Amino acid sequence: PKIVRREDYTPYPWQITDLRLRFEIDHRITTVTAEMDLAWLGDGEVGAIRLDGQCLELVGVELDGRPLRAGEYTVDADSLVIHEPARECSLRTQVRIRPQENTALEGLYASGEFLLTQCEAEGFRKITYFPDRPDVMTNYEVTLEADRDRYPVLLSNGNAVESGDSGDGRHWVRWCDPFRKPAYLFALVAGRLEHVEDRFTTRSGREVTLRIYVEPQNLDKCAYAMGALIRSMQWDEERFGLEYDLDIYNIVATDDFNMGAMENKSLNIFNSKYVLARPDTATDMDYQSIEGVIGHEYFHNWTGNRVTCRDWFQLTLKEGLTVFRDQEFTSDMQSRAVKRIQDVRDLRTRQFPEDAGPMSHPIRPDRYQEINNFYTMTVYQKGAAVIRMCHTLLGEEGFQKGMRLYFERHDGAAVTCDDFIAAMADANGVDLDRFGRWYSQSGTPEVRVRTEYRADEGRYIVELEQQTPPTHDQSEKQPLLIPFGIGLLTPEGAEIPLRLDGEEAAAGTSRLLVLDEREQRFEFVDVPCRPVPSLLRDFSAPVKLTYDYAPEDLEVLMRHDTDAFVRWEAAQLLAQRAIMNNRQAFREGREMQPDAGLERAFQALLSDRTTDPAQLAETMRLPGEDYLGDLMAEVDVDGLHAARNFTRTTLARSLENEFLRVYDLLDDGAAYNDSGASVARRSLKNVCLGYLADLPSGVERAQRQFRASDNMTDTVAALRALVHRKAPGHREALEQFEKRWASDPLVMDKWFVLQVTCPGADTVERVAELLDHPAFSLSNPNKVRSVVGAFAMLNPTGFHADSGAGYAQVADVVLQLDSRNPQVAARIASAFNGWKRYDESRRSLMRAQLERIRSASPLSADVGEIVGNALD
Ligand code: BAL
Ligand code: ZN
Repeated sequence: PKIVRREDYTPYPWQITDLRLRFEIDHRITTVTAEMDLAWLGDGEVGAIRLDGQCLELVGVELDGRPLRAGEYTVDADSLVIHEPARECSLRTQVRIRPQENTALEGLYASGEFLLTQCEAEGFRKITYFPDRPDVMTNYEVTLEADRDRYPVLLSNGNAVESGDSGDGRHWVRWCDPFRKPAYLFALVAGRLEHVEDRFTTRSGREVTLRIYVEPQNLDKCAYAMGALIRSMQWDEERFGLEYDLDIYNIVATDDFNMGAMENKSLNIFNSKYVLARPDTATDMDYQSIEGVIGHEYFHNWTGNRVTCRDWFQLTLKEGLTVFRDQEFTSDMQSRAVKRIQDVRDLRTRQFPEDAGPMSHPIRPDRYQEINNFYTMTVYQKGAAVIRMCHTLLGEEGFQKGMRLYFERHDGAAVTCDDFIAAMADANGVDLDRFGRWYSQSGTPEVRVRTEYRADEGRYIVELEQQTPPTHDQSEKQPLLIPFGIGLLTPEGAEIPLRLDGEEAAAGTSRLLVLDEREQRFEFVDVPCRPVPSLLRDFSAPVKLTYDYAPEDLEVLMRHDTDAFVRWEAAQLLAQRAIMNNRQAFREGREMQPDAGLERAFQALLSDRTTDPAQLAETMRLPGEDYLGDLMAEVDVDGLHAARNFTRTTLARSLENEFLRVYDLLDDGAAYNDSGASVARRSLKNVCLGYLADLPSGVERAQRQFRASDNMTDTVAALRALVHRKAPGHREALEQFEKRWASDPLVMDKWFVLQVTCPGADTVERVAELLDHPAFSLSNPNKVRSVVGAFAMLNPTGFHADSGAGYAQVADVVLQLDSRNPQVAARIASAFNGWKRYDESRRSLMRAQLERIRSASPLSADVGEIVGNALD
């Protein structure tokens, strides 16, 4: 297989000053004419023009107005090469493409009755011949011509500058984008769409028209997304000083999309999952995701579009930074504490395993076979964690100074991660060289903490030691620069003022230690009593922490710490220990035991009247089987499931009255309301329901909640409780839900997920049935993710059933999907990435499926890379 390497980067030797595109649009065959003006940039003799192109039917090529003959150009499956151009020239190509046959959803494709594009990373080459790389930026003028009835709406980037009638029932619209851009930000949309409209006036007085285009039946589900867009625009001005730069901002929602959304200049295209919401169709979590993704794509306008990536190895330059920005946006709009906890959980359960598996790569990878496989948790979420560390080290003001310098230096350019770090360092007069290692080193560092209290000296010694285990891609690891947040509490839970040895006086009760060697020692003085250490406050670095906390210390932290992450983590550790002890008992054939400390902790949580209910809800969610499995050398699928269930049920039994009291208090019969306080109350109520559903009192409440609910959050929580416990009435409830929502694809996705995540080996049979359900389609990525992705990634006892049936089912789908949509097939195939971490029997079953996939012919580069690495 062809491997692309970061070190091989060379600049493109041509400047493309202008690009004029003309689309004669039709579902079956669309004709694309591209005219570009080129100028040779190299010093020496003028070389050939090499353009990328795939799946294109070439109709003609003209150079400086003259049709080229065979021999004057070469065309193959990936490129068009013009052999002897002049130093300055004008090239015109014409191709035919077939959107309706495009099942990979890359390039120009059909979604229902309309046409749309997805170009990132390398989809533009499926539209026309062009240097499809992010460092080639040019001016776009785009003319769209189509049947007026079938395609009344014709959209592209920038401003609509002209339009007209072209006869025969056809019309045309010309779009001009005043900003130079790389091809991956190009977009077009054509079809019968309707829109909602609003306006935003920027700080400097620019009037921006905001539109969300959807299929007509979805017009009543756009209001929240529109509000989120306006909040994003406002927030970026206030927090980052960044304003929108055009008079129009369009969003289009489609049900058929490989990703979450796409930040095309002024024409964002969204998976409808991240736009459409009404209280009866979308959960509170959906609303939060919509706000986050709308923000994310909007924030890309500066971090991604105005300043873009030199090459795809630099993807985290825009993605890590933009995820950091959307995390901050959500934190400022909602609860910072809850958002932080959710992000940490996400990173630890999804990115840490990726970094310890066959796809391990630094946030700036060094090589790839298929770039689509590198839109990863590592590039995005760990990338954001690295930006967050930079922010933590420099502070808000220093970070914003760095951002200003970054834009001052690089606006309008395609740059590298090194350029970003240099701007941060230069703006603050600091050296970030060692910090830069986070960009080149993969793997999750482990930080071991040892402490010693010397009562006679009032001295508390904290020793930090870091080590990054070797990863699949890199055997040698260097020490990293790790910001390490810390506080000290008295056994009563009071914060101790902190003074490090050598400092004149105590300053504050929270400190940032900087660990940049393998091992470092920090000594706190004037410590009046043996303290309880509050470690890695705010999860200040993406590391695994090892510290032997006494159980009573965890209870103190959980109740009293001022740091939300540490409070949550303390409760998680208490639960983790209880579950792990019972797992051991289960394996050894001993009886599992309730954990008194955990019960005390939950009692305290259930009687807490001061903490935000949403934060309490997060704290009471038990660590997942996937996260716990990742802590083990060999994942014990059945032991973890049994022990976690036991822990949940025993907590429910011994604290039934407390859970019921909180549930009944929160289930106050009030009509749905979207305030933050109501969202928080619903989340705590439904966490309580999750515990109670193990008991008859809870089943009764779940049934009642399902009947009475006026919003999707409560409906799904109740239905999940019933279905996952196979409680009386669960089948009827599923049927009722299906009947009501059969025509709403996003709601049906929830119905699918609920069923395929039902624990147990027999769920694979349900998966097989659902693959035949009329609402399922292998052509729709959301459906594939909801049925097969959710089963493989979120149902350990189903996917890892000892028969191997789960593996076979998932592999079957990968093979069926590979020829249609390799990008999505590769995502599903990555469910096998952890195969080496299971017992012998499961290992050999998974390996057999991986080998079966690998031996398929043809096999896409996407899936080939994933299974190749896994088997390596
Ligand atoms: N650029 C791909 C989708 C996103 O990260 O916004
Ligand atoms: Zn992004």
